[in-house]
Amino acid sequence: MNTHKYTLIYLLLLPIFGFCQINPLELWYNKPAAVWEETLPLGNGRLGLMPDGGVTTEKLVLNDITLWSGSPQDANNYNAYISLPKIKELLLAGKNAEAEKLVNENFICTGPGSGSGNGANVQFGCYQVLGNITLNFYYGKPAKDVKYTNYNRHLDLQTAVAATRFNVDGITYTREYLTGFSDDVSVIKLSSGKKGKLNFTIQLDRPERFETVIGKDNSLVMSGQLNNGTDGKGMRYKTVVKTQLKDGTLSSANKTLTVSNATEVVIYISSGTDFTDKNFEKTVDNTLAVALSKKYDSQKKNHITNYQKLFNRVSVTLGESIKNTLPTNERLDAFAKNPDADNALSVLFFQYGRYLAISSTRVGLLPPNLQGLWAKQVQTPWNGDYHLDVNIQMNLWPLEVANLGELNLPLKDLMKNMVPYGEKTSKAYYNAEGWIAHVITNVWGYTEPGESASWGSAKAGSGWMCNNLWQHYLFSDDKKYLAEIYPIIKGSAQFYNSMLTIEPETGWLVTSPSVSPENSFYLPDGQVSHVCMGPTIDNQIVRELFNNVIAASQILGLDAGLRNQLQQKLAQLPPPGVVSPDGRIQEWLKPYKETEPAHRHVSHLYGLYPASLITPEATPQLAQAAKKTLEVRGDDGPSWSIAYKQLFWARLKDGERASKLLKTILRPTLATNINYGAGGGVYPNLLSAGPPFQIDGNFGATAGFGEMLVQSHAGFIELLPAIPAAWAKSGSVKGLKAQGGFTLNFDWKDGKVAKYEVLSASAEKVKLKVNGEIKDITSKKI
Ligand code: FUC
Repeated sequence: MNTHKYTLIYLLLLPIFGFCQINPLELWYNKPAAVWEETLPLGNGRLGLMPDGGVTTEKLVLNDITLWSGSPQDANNYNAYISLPKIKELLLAGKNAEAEKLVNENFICTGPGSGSGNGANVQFGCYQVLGNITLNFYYGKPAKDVKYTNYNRHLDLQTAVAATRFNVDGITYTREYLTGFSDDVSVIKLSSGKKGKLNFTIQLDRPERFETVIGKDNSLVMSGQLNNGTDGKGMRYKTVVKTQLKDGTLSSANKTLTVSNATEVVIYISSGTDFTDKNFEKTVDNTLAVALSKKYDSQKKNHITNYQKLFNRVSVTLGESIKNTLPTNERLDAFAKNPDADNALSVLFFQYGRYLAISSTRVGLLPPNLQGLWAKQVQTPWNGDYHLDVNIQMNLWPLEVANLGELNLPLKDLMKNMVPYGEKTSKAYYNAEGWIAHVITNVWGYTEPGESASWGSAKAGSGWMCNNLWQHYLFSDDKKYLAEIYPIIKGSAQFYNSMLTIEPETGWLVTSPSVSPENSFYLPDGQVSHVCMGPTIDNQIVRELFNNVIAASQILGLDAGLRNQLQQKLAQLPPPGVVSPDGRIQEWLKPYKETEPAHRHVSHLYGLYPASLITPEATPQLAQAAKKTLEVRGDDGPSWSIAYKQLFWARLKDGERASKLLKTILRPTLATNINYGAGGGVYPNLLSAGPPFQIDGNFGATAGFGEMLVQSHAGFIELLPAIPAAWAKSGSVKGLKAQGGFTLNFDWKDGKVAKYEVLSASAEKVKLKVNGEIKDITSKKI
């Protein structure tokens, strides 16, 4: 009903205010969120805020990216290496099931590891919700009798401000929410259209381990300490809520603040943990005092200016018609029926991915975790941790192409901290040099294998993260940064260099034991096994990493000895892909029959994306085999898996298929039960669903969208490498990035690039593929 009303108003106003478009970069709704998956995520890279826009009760979920239970630990089995020769021998003899038994006995972590994904109270710990703010409103009658009209709730991606607006008894109430990019606090501004009509209470709590008290000057102070998994005395946190009123009064009792007869109220939330700041309690108070000393309007202006420094670097249009006339949840339903009528939703989803990246991480802090920054539980799914067998990597994949490269730096910091732990793990399990991390990590430097061979003994984690570090170098060309990451990537290469083992049938150097992430296969005798030698992903990662370390050592003029060694080993590595008798890229060294042909992980195409070992130009046969691999895997899965397939098809230059996968992610869902199979999609708030909510689908699809418009991994920049017919008619790109530090502006008509500009810090020669032709051009100095 309301939808039609808004559409009608818009259509009526359009001739009068022809310039006044409904904001194309806005998520909007005509009712309050009924479930968390409908609430709107705000974040400033540290603090998160998710308001539900409730009329009589509004609940806002609070987050702090550093809030983790658990603590640093040593879960290495220092005797593991003793069983290594036996495990390798069994694998060489084809006795994988027996090898797997030994891995399960000796080659896992000591203790509970991740706690089977429920690690809140063990040392691994988990990322946790910070708390909830509850606002209970009084409109002069019982809540059940309150009727509201003209309801609108939205999130503006251009300003990083969300708002709620509605009428009760002829009075307009508005609320604005932001997580400050200028002052490091969360802010809620409430106004009533008539003097003195705001009456509500404020409460602050969390599900456990908290104490809320009334602080000085009628503030609410919540503090507590999480479980470290040993003596219970883990991370400490403190959150302070303070209000500023126009008109009316503020009182406090029973851990509750009461606002009476106000016209305007600004609520400030300042929060911190002792993760990196031992003086965090003082910092929380000081940050709050600074915020309180400023006017809301100038604060909001500074917030927008700072946010836009990142967000405004890129704009994209796909065709002329900008439609945002349906509430986002209804728009998703309409898109599912007729996706090609709404290209602008794909643009919105891409810009939302950029928004989510800017909101969930910042330079100097942590990378986005499995839920980015937004979590409503104490025990988050899979501990809300960093999974190293695709998830953390995917979270960072859009950053370079989408012109947010500096947001890659927190990964480097996380890895720097992991290295000393990973060196112990390398010694304990492999008696090897360098460092290794397996499948999961946390903010405490966890690098040990997981607690089960089926997934926990993958070798690719640390090597795969090195790809992300390297991408930032390729796109930034920043030698200082290269020198900083060099010890990390070198240490990772040293690990593989010293543990690779000869597979006698082929003579290839391979990892052993390992797994292809989370997948299993049938042995010739029908037994099922995960554990193997040299899964394809390991072979590709080792090849790529060795190449990168060789290049880095050359550029930096370091380690000639190691460089030579790696160069020699490169010649003994398996090729980037082995084609199976049925024409696919083999996932394992042998053409085993897989137990789950449509398994969600497609790790053996790592060489196609994010690496560039397989390209249609340089390795056409492998590219063909990759297509066959993807056909057999199918197009479904949790949303991260669908997004990965979107990326693969974009690299294979199949715009229609990439677009089909993007459309599949945009399937509306409200499912929240843990899913490993088909069924990914997005919630009404456009956050991606595994299910449950997992942000990698958003970030993967954002990277995929970029990869459909621009590619630069194969020795040249290509404009429009993989767009579907529905996007071909016309469009424009401003500000996407290519390797080498180039910025790209271009537009197209009827599938042909009509105008382009390649910009860089200094004029440089570069190869550009445009309208099917590779040209040598000189970039324009910015
Ligand atoms: C990997 C995936 C799962 C899930 C989890 C967080 O284990 O296989 O689907 O995404 O990470």
